[in-house]
Amino acid sequence: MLKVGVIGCGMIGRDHIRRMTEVVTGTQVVAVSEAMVENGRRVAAQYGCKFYEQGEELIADPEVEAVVVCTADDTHARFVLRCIAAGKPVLCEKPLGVSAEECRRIVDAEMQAGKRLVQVGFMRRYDRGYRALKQQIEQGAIGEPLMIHACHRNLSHTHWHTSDMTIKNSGIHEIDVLRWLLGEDYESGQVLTVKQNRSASAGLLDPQIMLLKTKSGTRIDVEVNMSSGYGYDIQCEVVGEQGTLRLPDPATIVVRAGGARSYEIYDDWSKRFIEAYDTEFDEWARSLAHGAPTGPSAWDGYAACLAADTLIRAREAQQPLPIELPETPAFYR
Ligand code: ISE
Repeated sequence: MLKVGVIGCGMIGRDHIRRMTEVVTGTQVVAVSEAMVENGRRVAAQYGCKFYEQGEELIADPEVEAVVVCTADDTHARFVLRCIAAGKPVLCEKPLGVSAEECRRIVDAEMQAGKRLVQVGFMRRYDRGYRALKQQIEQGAIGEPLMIHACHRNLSHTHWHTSDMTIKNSGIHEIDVLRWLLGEDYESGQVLTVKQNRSASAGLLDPQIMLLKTKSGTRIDVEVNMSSGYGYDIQCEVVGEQGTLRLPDPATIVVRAGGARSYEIYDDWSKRFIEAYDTEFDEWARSLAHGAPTGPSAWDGYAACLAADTLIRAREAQQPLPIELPETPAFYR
């Protein structure tokens, strides 16, 4: 049984604590930490585990064998670096850091430690639909992929959401999963701002369209839309030389009633990707039992953040910019 400490008891943190307690068989949450002390104590009491005010104290607890980081984005790097220094495996929610430089520091620290410890919470890679798409691409079902049309729609956004978060906090899922799907790095990126949604907050660019080009020339367009007004909707179509592949909607019942045929569209990611999250944690625990994490690495977190940083600069420059990712070090190959 893997004894886990969770830093951050917000929505996603609580969901992972529940998951590791009730769904995944190989994990036990032994400690939690949360800056909002009352909330944290309540969660600790609910799950009968220890509570620490400081994430650093949780990492230092000898009973904690592995750590899950679910705090605000700008604190991720601090906790991940501390886990590496303590030699403890850590699953950090995305993004790995708030800049490519921060992520690079994590990569360097991990390589220096000489052991893979870090996994990034890019849960899309565990989604049944995306896995089936990857399998079909690798089997050559549609020939060489030429283009990908994707969209990432949130029902609505928080009042603190920013134009950069659209790319670095939401669009980063597509940046990662499409790089993984195609098995290649990006060459360049651009962002288009289109006719704006009047229900988005003042000053927020919404929607935005991310354009990416891979090293082999595959073209990708992703609509990232934070105010769809109807649900959380993720779509992806891969166009190849001999056919197309489409990401399936989540399996759900079709209702025929009232003269219509319909099925539910979820309102947030925790429902849309519930099975992917379960698989992610299950496989993480299993991989640690065999010595090291096998999921998205610190390098993947760095690659995604570097592409996101470049896209944000490209949006400001209103032109495509090169995405200059160094060659993958042997340590991560
Ligand atoms: C949110 O912060 C997430 O982490 C979700 O995974 C993402 O799909 C959503 O767009 C974000 O707002």
